[in-house]
Formats: sequence, structure tokens, C-alpha cells
Amino acid sequence: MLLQRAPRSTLRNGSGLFKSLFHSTPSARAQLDHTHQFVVVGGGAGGLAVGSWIRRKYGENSLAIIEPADTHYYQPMFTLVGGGAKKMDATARPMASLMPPDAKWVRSSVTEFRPDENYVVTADGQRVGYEYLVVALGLEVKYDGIKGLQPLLEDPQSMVSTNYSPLYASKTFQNIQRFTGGNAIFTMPPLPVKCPGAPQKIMYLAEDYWRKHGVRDETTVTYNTALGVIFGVKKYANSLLKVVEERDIKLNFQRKCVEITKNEAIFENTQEGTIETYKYDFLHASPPQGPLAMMKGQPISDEIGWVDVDKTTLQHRRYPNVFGIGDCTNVPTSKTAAAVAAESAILKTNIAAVVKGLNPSALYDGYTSCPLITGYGKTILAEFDFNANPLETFPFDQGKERRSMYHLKKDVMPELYWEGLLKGLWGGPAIARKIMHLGTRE
Ligand code: FAD
Ligand code: UQ1
Repeated sequence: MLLQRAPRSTLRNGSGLFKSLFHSTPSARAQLDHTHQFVVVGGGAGGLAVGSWIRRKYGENSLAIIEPADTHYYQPMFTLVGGGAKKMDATARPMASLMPPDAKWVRSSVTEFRPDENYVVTADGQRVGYEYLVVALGLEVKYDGIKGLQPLLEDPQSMVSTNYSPLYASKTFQNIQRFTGGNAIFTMPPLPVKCPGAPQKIMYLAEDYWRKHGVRDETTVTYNTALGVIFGVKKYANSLLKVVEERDIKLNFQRKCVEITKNEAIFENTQEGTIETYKYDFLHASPPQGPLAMMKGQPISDEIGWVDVDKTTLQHRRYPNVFGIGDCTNVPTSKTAAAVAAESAILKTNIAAVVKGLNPSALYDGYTSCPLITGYGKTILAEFDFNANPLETFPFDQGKERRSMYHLKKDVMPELYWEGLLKGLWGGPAIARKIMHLGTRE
């Protein structure tokens, strides 16, 4: 049914913002298929976290979530799947089981944002109107960013895999198991990368596996990273450099993987401006990543295609009724589910303020976290802020490899994700951190 856009009677709380938006946009009389107080774009970590909270706070019929996928994946577990410590089944749940009750699920992709008229357009042609929009559509893994990668991933016989896709993370473990020695290469693309520790975590698991299975002596393990550092936070970088040295891993900086053939991986040495070819017998690829192609040129995007939000309030810089969360935004922090959790706490406060006609007051500090698995039973829990300063939850030195942090990652985090974050109940560890550091620091 075609309806007129949001009738004024549905504009809640007498928000001055929306009265003025309504009056200032004569072109807003577009024919809409349906209109909601809140529309969330994306049913991933950020979309479900904020959507679940919206549904609880603003009640029935307040919310539509636009999401094309039938399955939701807990992506942080892909590393453990690749390392054989979890099964792929454990990462996946039907989207229908995770949608907040009574939320309207629009099973399509957004193809166009019309923020001046407060609606979005979907791939199946619906125009969905909103009063408030939350954009949480993640990022794109660009498999075609490395020439030759896609067909090798698809070939079950090849020794090439990636944990960046639910289609290939299990293949990583199959390849680790059938590897009989030789050159094992792990690649890291230029930033942005979701969970920038993931390309090396799988290397430490594989190395540990080969050591335990008598293959390590016949193997050269190489980490070729496009970056100039092993990790962006000095404290954890120092710990990782020690791990790399102790485990006899070859570490090459400024090496960008550009092509993979049946037996060789080709890297651009970005420092020297030369091309280097490495023979491989096992290869774990981490493809380049960036904004979804459809985001380029959208009115809510910056020049690259990221959703253009204020990095502290997460409110859109030009459209005050639009908010962004997670991997799709230009917030300058490492793109992780941990960041999504902390951002969701900020958004809850700021959306509630804006709905009441107030200014957003909660400020994001850039909190993000990367549980750096360094072997079966060992993890360095990196947590840090916008300035790459550690922001640790626990009252012990998290720069050390610890069994407890491995169990936190493997056994506690999944529950925190499914039962806490996705239900809008977990807003990151800021409160726990303050309690644990009572009397010691902030
Ligand atoms: P996503 O969870 O990716 O969700 C985006 C959603 O938007 C998807 O459901 C998608 O289908 C949907 N969508 C896409 N296009 C459209 C469209 N046009 N219209 C509507 N919907 C659309 N994080 C950690 O905190 N710790 C870790 O240890 C960790 N390890 C990781 C390891 C790997 C291998 C990977 C791949 C990720 C890891 N992450 C980790 C990162 C974490 O998974 C992401 O940062 C997090 O999922 C981001 O949430 P999001 O909501 O922004 O995006
Ligand atoms: C976190 O909140 C989170 O999201 C649920 C993750 O993703 C799975 C994480 O990896 C981490 C480390 C956190 C932070 C939580 C704690 C308790 C330190």
C-alpha cells in the first residue's frame, strides 16, 4: 500500500527538530510504502544491538530493520573456526530468531538514502520512511582486491583460504591439518580491516598446531603485512614482536598482497616500490576492505563512502536524525564488535536525548578491543582508545599472554554477544573497568 510520508501526528514528543524538518522539505511528499518512528539499516552486531534497545524503549510498532540476510554470523568466532577450536555452526543463527519482537523486518537491501526527505529505498523498490535512522550496514570485504584470490578460495583442493568469509573459514582448518610443511604465508592488507588482529591470530593458531603435530620443523612461517607496524598500539605491538621472535616467524612490513597464483603470492613492497614473489604451500589471505560499493556518493556518506558521523556523539554531521554505528562509519577507531558494544551505549543515550529534543551528550572515547589469540590457550587482550592508549578492563597487565583471556574470548564472549550485545543489554566494559580500577586510576 502506498502511503503519504509520516503524518505529523506520528512525530512523537513534539520534537522541534522534526517539525522543522517536515516543514522545510516540500519535496518530502514522496510516496512511501511504510513509515516508522525508527528505521535501522543492517541486522548485524550494531543494528540488532540498537534495534533491540529501541524496541524495548519505544514499544511495539516503533521499529523496522532492513536486512537482506537470512543468517546472522558471529564473525569474531571465525578465527576459532579457522583454528579448529569451534565449528562454523556455532557462529550462525537464523536472522528471524534474533530480530526484536514486533520489529518489522524488511528483507531487502537499502540501495539509496534520501535523508532530505527522511526515507530510504530498497532493492525491491520499497520506500521506507523514518523519523530517526540508524545506519549499521557493515563493510565490504573486497575479494577481487587480490588478483586470482576468488577462484583459489573456491577450489577445494587449493591451499588458499580466508577467515574473512563464513564460506572459507572451515577451509582454513582443513588446510592447516593437511599441510605437510613448506612455506606458510599469512597476509595483512592496508587498513581499514575489521578486527585488525585477525590476520595474525590465525597464524599463531596454525603455528601452534603445526608445532604440536610435528610439522613445524619443516615449515617457514611468514607474516607479510602492508602496514609498517605489527599492531597499532605500542604496548601490544611490543608483546607481539616478542611472540614473533620466540616462535621464529618471519615478519615483513610494507608488503601488500596484489596477486595469488597456484603456487606463488605476489606482493608490492610499498617502501621500495618493487614487486616480490613468494612461493607458498599454505596461504591465509586477508583481503582488502572498504565501504560497501553502494555507499559511495550517498548523501549520508563521506567522500570515501563511510557514513559521516561525529566521532564522539555518533550523530550524523549533517542530518541530526541520522546516526551511525559499527564498521560502516568513519569513526577513526579499529572496527570491532567490541567497538560496536561501546558505541551502542553512546547511541542509546544520544538517541534518547535527540528524541526528547535535546542535544546528544554522551561522548565515545574510541574504545575498541582485539583479543589477540597467540596460541591454543593463550591470548593478549588488547583494549584501547582513539589515541591508541591502552584502556584495559582488568586490574592486571593485559600485555601478557594469558589463559584466562583465551577463555574469555572462546567461552565468555559468545554468550556476551548473543545474550548481551544483540539484545541491547551489553554496552561494553566501561562500567566494569571503572569498578575494577577503583582507587587505582580513573
Ligand atoms: P556487521 O555485523 O557486519 O553487520 C552488517 C549487516 O548489514 C549484515 O547483517 C549485512 O547483511 C547487512 N547489510 C549489508 N548491506 C546492506 C544493505 N545494503 N542494506 C541493509 N543491510 C545490509 N570483533 C571483535 O570485537 N573481536 C574479535 O575478536 C573480532 N574478530 C573478528 C574476526 C574476523 C575474521 C572478522 C571477519 C571479524 C571480527 N571482528 C571482531 C569484527 C566484528 O565482527 C565486526 O566489527 C562487527 O560485526 C561489526 O558490526 P556491524 O554491525 O558494523 O557490521
Ligand atoms: C566485547 O565487548 C565484544 O563484544 C561483545 C567483543 O566481541 C566479541 C570482544 O572481543 C571484546 C573483547 C569485548 C570487550 C569485553 C570485555 C569483557 C573486555
